[in-house]
Amino acid sequence: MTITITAFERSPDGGKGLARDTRVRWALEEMGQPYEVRFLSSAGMAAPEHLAIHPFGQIPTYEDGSLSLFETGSIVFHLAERHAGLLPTERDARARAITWMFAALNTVEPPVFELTNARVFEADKPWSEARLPLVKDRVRARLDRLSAHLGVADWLDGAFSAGDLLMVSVLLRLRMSGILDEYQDLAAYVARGEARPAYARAFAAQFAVNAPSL
Ligand code: GTB
Repeated sequence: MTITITAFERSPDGGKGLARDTRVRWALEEMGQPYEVRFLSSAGMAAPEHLAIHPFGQIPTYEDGSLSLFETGSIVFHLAERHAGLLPTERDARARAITWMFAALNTVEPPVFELTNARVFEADKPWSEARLPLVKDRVRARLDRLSAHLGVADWLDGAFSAGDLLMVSVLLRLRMSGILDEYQDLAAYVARGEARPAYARAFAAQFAVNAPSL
């Protein structure tokens, strides 16, 4: 049975790999799992067939035989549980890697997400410019701590894990704002993630669909 995921027919980021299907593609590539992609328009995302597997009508989803999943973190965790390569086998190290998955999505991504909203979706609001410094400082508060934790290590806790996959994916969303470059160690951490062949394959696959047309 081939794994099928869903992705935007046309990602709003124009191929930068920032939509969440790239995270699932990356996990699948790390594990060498073949997969297919069902591309959805906004009408397709609101269609009853899609709502049956994603109650909120979003992407990505994951289907493998009788199992359907939504939520990127859950999908990456499911894959990491079933295939070698993204979670350590030693019990405590595994628990810590899972903790970093939650930290990426629950502690670091919310202010990063707010910054995207402020810079992109709320840029035309009269209060947007006044709010931006506050939103940026919330991001920096997280990055200060993350940078202190990472120190001179390559990855968050020992070998590369699903925690790093999600953290790098979240931090990638900061690049356009310039904030990532304020943290040389975190910029280098993100670059290490991007240098992984599995990431390159995932990025190329989504870029082939979303690259801006000339
Ligand atoms: N919690 C869910 C998960 O982790 O899977 C959130 C899923 C989600 O927000 N999916 C988005 C979606 O389907 C796709 S990523 N949106 C349509 C909708 O909600 O109706 C969207 C995205 C693309 C690019 C950027 N970016 O450039 O920063 C940010 C978000």
